[in-house]
Amino acid sequence: MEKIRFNIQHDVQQAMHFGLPIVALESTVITHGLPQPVNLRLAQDMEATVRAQGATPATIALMDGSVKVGLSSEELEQLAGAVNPHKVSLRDFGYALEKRLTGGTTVAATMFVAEKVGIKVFATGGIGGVHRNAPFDVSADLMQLSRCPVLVVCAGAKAILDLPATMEYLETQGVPVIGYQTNDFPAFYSTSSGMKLNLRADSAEEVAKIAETHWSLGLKSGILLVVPPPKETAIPAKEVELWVEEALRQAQVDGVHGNATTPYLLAKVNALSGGRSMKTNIALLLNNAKVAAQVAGFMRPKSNPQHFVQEI
Ligand code: PSU
Ligand code: MN
Repeated sequence: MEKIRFNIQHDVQQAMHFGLPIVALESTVITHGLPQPVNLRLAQDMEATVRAQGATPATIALMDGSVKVGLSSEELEQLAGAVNPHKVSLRDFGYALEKRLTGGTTVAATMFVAEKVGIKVFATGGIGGVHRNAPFDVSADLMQLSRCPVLVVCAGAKAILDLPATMEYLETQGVPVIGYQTNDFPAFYSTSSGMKLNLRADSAEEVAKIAETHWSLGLKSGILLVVPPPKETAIPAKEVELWVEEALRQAQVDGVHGNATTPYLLAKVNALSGGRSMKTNIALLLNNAKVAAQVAGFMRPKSNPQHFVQEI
């Protein structure tokens, strides 16, 4: 029997059927980005935030040998409490499904799934990008943004990265980076990285229209909507930079590399900031979920949704 492994939760299916707004949510932030039990609370709060705006959340993750699109509350608890969960990027799908691993999907992997099932809007914290000290460590998030027509709402790229190189990559690949009510490229924890943007939108409706027009021409890239972190919790870039530099030094001493780099650096920055950076991280994740749900409300439903079969 052919195994088709996209398992779409009932309320997400309903929303698809009636053309209602849906927001995809990633899960690496749950499995690797935040410690327990904060991770579960955040995952629940993100879903509630999306619902409060009248949209349906679809948290995407790998469990029980299938790609889940939307999780029940029990599944969300299981994912957040998983021991040694896998960090699932594009390369990991086949392996993780065959081994029936429980895993959190990265931005790249979540975009892939969202596009497959016809979800156009996706909220995350910060995307991956070009790492500092390791110019060949480029997150698969960037490559996926260049070829997957999904709108990703984020607070820019994570401050631990080489932000100018990350921006150049996006420009080369033709990915629109739109500032939401800002002219500045945010730096995840900070409202500005000091880099200016040349695209700006001031309302959710405007964002949706720009995205629809971009895709209606046949352009196949993703779109990045960058939303500054809420002012109350934002941290000045200069302050963050000190923690990042120290975290990078420690990463070199500890010999961290590959896909362990991002979770390691985020945890180190949090420790160095005395827990402050995690508060900002959570606030911006919730804010991005809210903006994404508002934008999804203005997107036209897909005219010919792809067919997918469920494993029963
Ligand atoms: N944003 C967060 N916390 C995270 C991530 C993003 O606030 O943990 C995750 C995303 O899933 C992103 C991944 O895709 O980190 C990037 O990892 P890498 O640099 O190995 O591609
Ligand atoms: Mn990497």
